[in-house]
This record gives sequence, structure tokens and C-alpha cells, in this order.
Amino acid sequence: MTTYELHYFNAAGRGDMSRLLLDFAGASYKNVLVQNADWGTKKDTTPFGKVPVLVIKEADGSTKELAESAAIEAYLAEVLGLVPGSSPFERAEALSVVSAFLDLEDKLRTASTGTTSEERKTAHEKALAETIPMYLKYQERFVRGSYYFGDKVTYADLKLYQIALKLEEMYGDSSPLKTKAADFPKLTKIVETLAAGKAGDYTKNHRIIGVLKWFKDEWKWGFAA
Ligand SMILES: N[C@@H](CCC(=O)N[C@@H](CS)C(=O)NCC(=O)O)C(=O)O
Repeated sequence: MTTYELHYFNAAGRGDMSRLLLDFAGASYKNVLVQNADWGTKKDTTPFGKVPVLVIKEADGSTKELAESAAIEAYLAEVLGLVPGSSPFERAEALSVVSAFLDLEDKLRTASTGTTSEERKTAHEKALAETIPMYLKYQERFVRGSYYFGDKVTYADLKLYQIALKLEEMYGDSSPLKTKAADFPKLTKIVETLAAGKAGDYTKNHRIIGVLKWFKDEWKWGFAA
């Protein structure tokens, strides 16, 4: 049996989606939490000087390493049966959904780069009123069945779920998936359905929040004391 190690900091961050995929699929995996104090020496042992890194341990004892969260997620989706179909086009379409959400995550990161909390508040309020609803509008339009690609859960659905978790962490009840739920009935249904099953179990029992927290009044992520 293939087993996995996900090497990442003690935080959700860019490790969250890979952990969700592994957990949801019932894969045998271990979280290897990199301590800040060890990062200086570990950095150079990783392919690109960053985490997450996925270590794949095959049944024959051989191991492989994969870096870059988007590559890890696409690989895990493939081997764990969470892609929509077998054609390259169907797989690329699922990646296009994920990629559009990565774009949104970049925008949210940028909103937190203002130097003062006032600047960040203004940027996030604009994101809440305009940017996030705009991204969600197109996502809603893309959904083709009970899930993005019909009746099968794929990593596109799980990416939406992970985004919903992030929006909730950052904005609580002000998340546009809550305030404008009526505008996004299909997305809302997917999130609710996943929350009621194994993805919800991941959130409640296995998700690592760790040291990185959203500081509501500061409108930015930071380390918990
Ligand atoms: N494009 C990379 C970015 C990875 C990344 O920036 N990782 C951060 C943690 S979220 C990191 O390793 N920071 C430590 C460093 O850059 O030394 C990915 O998506 O995996």
C-alpha cells in the first residue's frame, strides 16, 4: 500500500488542501510538522526551498518527493480518484476550477499587504463586496450537477470546500458564501453536502489550524502568541 507524508508547517495554509484530499480519500498519511527552529536546515533539503512537500512511499519501499502545492494537489487528486474523468481535457477542466480559486486566494493575500490596518480593512471590505462575489459568480455558473462535474466529488469540489473554510476563518458570518448564499445555491449545496460527510469530519477532527491565525481587527494572518 502506498503511504504519504505531508511536510508542512504547523498551520493550515498551503498544506490544508492536500491534507483534505488525503483525509477525504481515506489514504494512509502522516503530517510531518516542520518547526520554525528546524526550517533553516530543512529548507535546502526540499526541491524548491519551500513547503509543502509530499513524500510518497510505495509498497516496494521506494520513495519519491513532490513539491509545490498545486502539483501535489493535482497528483493526489489523480491517484486518489478525485478527478472528473480519464481524459486530459476533463482533468484540465478540474484544474481550471482550482486555478481560478488560487487566483482568488492571491487576491485575498494581496488585500492583507497594506501597511496599516485601515488600508487592509478597506481592501478586504472591497474583496467582500466585489472581488469574492465576482469569483463565486463564475464558479456558480460552472457547476454542472450536484457537484462541479455531475454526481461525483472531485478535487474541484474539495477546493471550493477549502475556500469556504478559509472565508469563514477570515470573515465569519460576513463570508459572501453566507451573506449572499442565495446567489450561489449550487456552491452552497456542495459545501453543505461535503460538510455533512468526510470533509466535515476532516474539519472537525483532523484539520491542523496550528499557529497561524486570522487577526480580525488587524485584517491579517499572524502567529498566535
Ligand atoms: N508556490 C509554492 C509556495 C510555497 C510557499 O511559499 N511556502 C511557504 C510556506 S506557505 C514556505 O515554505 N516558506 C518558507 C520559506 O520561503 O523559506 C506552493 O504553492 O507550494
